[in-house]
Amino acid sequence: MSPDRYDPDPSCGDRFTFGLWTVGNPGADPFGGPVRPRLEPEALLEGLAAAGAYGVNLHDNDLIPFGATAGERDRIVAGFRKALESTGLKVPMATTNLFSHAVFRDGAFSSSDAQVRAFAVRKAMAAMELGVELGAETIVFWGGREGSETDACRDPRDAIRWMRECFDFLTSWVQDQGWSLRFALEAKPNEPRGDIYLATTGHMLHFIETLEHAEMVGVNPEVAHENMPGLSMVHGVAQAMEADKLFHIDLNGQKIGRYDQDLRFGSEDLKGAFFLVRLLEGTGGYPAYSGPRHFDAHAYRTEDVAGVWDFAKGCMRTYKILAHRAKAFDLNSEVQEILRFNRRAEKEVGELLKSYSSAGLEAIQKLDLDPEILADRGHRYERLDQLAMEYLMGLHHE
Ligand code: GCO
Ligand code: MN
Ligand code: MN
Repeated sequence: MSPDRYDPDPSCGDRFTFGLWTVGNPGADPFGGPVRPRLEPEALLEGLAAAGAYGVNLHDNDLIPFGATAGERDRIVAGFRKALESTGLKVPMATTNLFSHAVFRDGAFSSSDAQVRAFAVRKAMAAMELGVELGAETIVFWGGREGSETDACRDPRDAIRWMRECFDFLTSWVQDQGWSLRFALEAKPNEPRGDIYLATTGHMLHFIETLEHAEMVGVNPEVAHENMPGLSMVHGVAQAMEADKLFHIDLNGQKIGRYDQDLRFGSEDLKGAFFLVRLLEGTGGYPAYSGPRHFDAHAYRTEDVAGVWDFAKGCMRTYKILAHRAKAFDLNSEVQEILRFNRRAEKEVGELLKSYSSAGLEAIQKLDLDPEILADRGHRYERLDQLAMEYLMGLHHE
């Protein structure tokens, strides 16, 4: 395929990132082992740079094996930094693996064993030191083991309180270091635990408001995690944006109701992906999301290494194509007309609802609001949605 304007190019402002664990995924699943060689981090960086990515994100143990000595760690980090320099890739986000080792089998920050919680906090601090060394500004927390199979094990209120204590401890520690890091908490309803605490972005947004340094903490919503239980990623992300809490994002594809598939972005629910990109790019109004567009997905198990790079390019191209289509959709005069048609009485009536006052109350009571008249017309969303679909299907190019 010859290059076109949908190919990613960081020198033109594209900021796409992938996890080391995503393009490095060797294709193992619960029913079978790896099908691809495990590429070294340096080889992954070269592949990502060639594919047009802006940066790479990592778990501590994607780079440094669990239990490595300080000397080993420093040697590995030095090699990785060299590869970053030669490829020009950035590391905007770092995260901590608080799920693979058996010590976390019953949770990390929510473990009933305070020693495990302390170990998890210590591991997270070391991962943040690594992140800072590599230039990361955002630290993602995905509590894969923070949950239960049987609620006989603990009162979930204890779990939530212990998680709060750990986050409060860590944000205070970050402030003590004088760093300006931000935390992005990632929700998931289940898998690997039967049920994971703080199951959705909405649960997370409330939890964050109970934290000591809530201003440092936002969310990292993931398409798959919102779609697994059939929720709307667009609504979750919009709520986060409205609260200035969208600190990071995990883009991928997912069929509703399945295990976490981590498919190539846009390869499922293309319409959901279109409205998500429209929201992130701000083509329908409001400023665009300013952070990197991160993909937390991996290639099909059918693929060899070449297929991994097809996968990575596909994620970025789909995003750019959708961004282009969304922009064109929002410039369409019929689209604008339908939106205007439905958005009525903003000034005269909307203003009265903005805040309560006795004068406002009186004015509201006096309004001539006849429900029969207000109900007496359709909203033209069939036409609006068909237009969205036609843009999505490639009609009306510009
Ligand atoms: C998953 C999660 C993870 C996290 C990652 C970053 O379902 O496995 O999405 O991939 O995003 O651990 O913290
Ligand atoms: Mn996931
Ligand atoms: Mn994720």
